[in-house]
Amino acid sequence: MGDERKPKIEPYEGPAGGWGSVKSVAKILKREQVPISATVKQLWRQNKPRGFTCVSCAWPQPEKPLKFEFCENGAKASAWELTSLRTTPEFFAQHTCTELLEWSDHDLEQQGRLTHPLRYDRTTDKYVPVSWDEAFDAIAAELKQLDPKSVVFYASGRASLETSYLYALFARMYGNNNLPDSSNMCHEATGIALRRSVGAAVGTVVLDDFAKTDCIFFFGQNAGVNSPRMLHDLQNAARRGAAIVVFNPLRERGLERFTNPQSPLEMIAGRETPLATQYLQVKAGGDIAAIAGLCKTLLALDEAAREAGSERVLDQPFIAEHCHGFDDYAAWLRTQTWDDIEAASGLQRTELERAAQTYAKASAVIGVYGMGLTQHVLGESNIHMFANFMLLRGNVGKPGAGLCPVRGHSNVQGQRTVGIADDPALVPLDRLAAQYDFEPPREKGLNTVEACEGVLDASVHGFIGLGGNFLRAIPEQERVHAAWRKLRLTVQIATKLNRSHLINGEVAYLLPCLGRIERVLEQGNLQVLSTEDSTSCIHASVGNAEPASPELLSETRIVVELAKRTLAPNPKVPWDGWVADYAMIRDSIEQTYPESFRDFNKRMWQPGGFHRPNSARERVWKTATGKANFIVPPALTATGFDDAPDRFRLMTMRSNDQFNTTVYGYDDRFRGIDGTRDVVLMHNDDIARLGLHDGQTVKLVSDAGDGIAREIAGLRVVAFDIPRGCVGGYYPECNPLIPLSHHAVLSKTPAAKSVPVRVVV
Ligand SMILES: Nc1nc2c(c(=O)[nH]1)N[C@H]1C(S)=C(S)[C@@H](COP(=O)(O)OP(=O)(O)OC[C@H]3O[C@@H](n4cnc5c(=O)[nH]c(N)nc54)[C@H](O)[C@@H]3O)O[C@H]1N2
Ligand SMILES: Nc1nc2c(c(=O)[nH]1)N[C@H]1C(S)=C(S)[C@@H](COP(=O)(O)OP(=O)(O)OC[C@H]3O[C@@H](n4cnc5c(=O)[nH]c(N)nc54)[C@H](O)[C@@H]3O)O[C@H]1N2
Ligand SMILES: [Mo]
Repeated sequence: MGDERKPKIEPYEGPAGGWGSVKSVAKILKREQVPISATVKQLWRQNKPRGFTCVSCAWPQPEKPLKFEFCENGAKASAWELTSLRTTPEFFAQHTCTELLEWSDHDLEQQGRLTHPLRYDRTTDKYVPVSWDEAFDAIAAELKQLDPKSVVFYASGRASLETSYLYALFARMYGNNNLPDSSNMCHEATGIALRRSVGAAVGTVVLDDFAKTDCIFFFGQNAGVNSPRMLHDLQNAARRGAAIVVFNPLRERGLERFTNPQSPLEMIAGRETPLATQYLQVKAGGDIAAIAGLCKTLLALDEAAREAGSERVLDQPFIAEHCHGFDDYAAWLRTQTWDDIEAASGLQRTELERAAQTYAKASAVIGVYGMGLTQHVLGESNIHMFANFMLLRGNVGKPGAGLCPVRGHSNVQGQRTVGIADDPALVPLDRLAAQYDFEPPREKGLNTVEACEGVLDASVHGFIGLGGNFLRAIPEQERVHAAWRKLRLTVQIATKLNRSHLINGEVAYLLPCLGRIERVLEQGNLQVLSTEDSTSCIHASVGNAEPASPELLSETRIVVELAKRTLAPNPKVPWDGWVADYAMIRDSIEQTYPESFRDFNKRMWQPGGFHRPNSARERVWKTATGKANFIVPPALTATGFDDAPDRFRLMTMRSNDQFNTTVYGYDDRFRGIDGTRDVVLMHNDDIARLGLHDGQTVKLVSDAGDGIAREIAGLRVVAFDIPRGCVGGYYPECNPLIPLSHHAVLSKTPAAKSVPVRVVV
């Protein structure tokens, strides 16, 4: 794998953004053969009122957008969808699925947009074109034969609120809550942990808080790569003098300094804004200990202030009025020794004390986090600890402050809002029952890990994927892939060919759909879509690009056709009316969720969108105690396994040249790794200790101690600035090393940021 050039590995000296960003976008436009004029026309409309919502990340759209409200990676994602390359039936006539499985993730998607509905033919091992009618009827016939409890309805986080609402309704009317989604691998830990800590499943900040904050703490989120438009907000905050403190095992360039590629002045002058005011390279899995060190310091500072009779450091009135469990938490902190904290975090006491002092001085702090906290066995405890830290000074529910989990896919949060959930407690089933006159299933459905377990134990027989690349995104790939071929039915709704389409059940269909940038016409009328971003803000999205192929149907149409042909008719369920006019779907969403979607059809046009209410933001705590809870963690280390000689913690990483399993190219510019993804980043001392050398080829081997062999060969050792005992490798290439059982305890989020491995020659 890799491109034809020789891999080049050397430190990158530039800032995030800047000319490197412009060059990188130009390269991809050329390769995707998208005329510059067409792209510019679309990018002009990106993240604007009456424009479309970017298909890349979930960072909010400002009320007053920049001239071009997009970033390097948003531009790449758009070009990837607007590409003029096509994966046609002729392509499939030339290649068997077995042959295509040998291709890289990049090469598969690089073939371009899918153009025709396809049926998998087992005898020839090839996809053949079918008519839409034939495909819908055949899938419906299969679904009617299967036990509804044995079918899984997966969703990646991109489909609109309208499609997602109908998809979830389809699954429930069919008879299950088997609605796993990409967030099960992502921020599921957030939903569970924040509900216990502050009684809200999502973040509490809105964009405006970034303009008011005077300090931002970052844990395990890589804004420069994964939510680059956030760099504008960070740049503004930094210029106002806000402190930015980062906890990350790697020195991510996007958090260190930034040149705004949209500012001609900055570009020509080569002017950079330094971002992080302090950078702490915590060990992977060491955040509980790091935060314990911060909180212990705050307790000590508060004690000293009390003794000196000066202003207290902890927000005592807030804790007294709003919080539960403080005394137990403080008692626990007192029993934690600095030796243990330093060992488990990999950080010095003095560094942690300095960070805590910065926090103590700030009157409004935002706490940003991402996969570096969620994807661990104690992922929920990481988040509880971060919430504990924020509560100590009342940094939840006041202007310029709050918790900010940065979501992944552009509508992943919205999908949950409109019913994509395996946990029926999160869905207003009684309202659905009354609205549509049916008895919704009440038992919990399968999440992502449970769906894989069901495939392995043969209790799952059917799978429908609304977007995504399930088989490449999950852990334990070898075993799940082998069992997958025994499924009776697999259906994939997608824009581009990926690995999940090449491993098929007995009856398998690949259904190509329109993307969000494209015009959606139903019965000749232009349709509008909507999404919800990371700050619970909902807005309209209007695509107007020419569809990649005249054969493509909208995701909404595909879901409606499948539902209509599978389910018994129900006069309360107007599938045809809905698909003819998406405004009707929004009315139905409003009826099911009146608190969140009041005046949906009108308010979605507000510049910047409208906010769903968030109780924690109002300091109303919908927890079991009725207060915000301090929660004591069960351990100082989040990995869930013991350290052992030569056992490393593998963090699986995203490069600057990918969107999840979509690999745009092989240039991880900020980390200075160009031309290959087959690398393992290691500390020099570890390389020397194992008797290896930089550039040597090694294997990573699972060290989970469960007797299952898992390995990845052909990786090049790269000496890197990474904590000792930790190694870095790319996602999804390293996924076969992750045991299915290695997941966050409560949410089952796969623990992809600390996987036990050995490095062997
Ligand atoms: N361009 C682009 N944008 C994307 C995506 C993409 O792939 N490409 N993916 C989208 C999706 S679905 C998601 S969920 C988000 C993901 O965005 P992020 O949440 O930023 O996810 P990652 O890049 O996987 O990891 C984030 C950071 O965690 C650090 N880290 C690893 N282990 C630890 C740890 O134990 N502690 C701490 N403190 N840090 C740690 C890593 O070094 C990395 O910098 O981005 C979304 N946006
Ligand atoms: N080791 C490791 N594993 C991880 C992670 C990690 O950090 N490390 N991260 C996890 C996370 S956070 C996530 S969110 C998951 C991602 O898991 P998924 O969401 O399942 O995967 P994606 O790579 O985002 O899906 C890409 C595919 O989506 C399809 N697609 C793109 N746009 C559209 C569209 O508009 N409509 C439809 N129908 N299809 C479309 C294309 O065919 C493309 O190939 O992976 C998880 N897996
Ligand atoms: Mo994600």
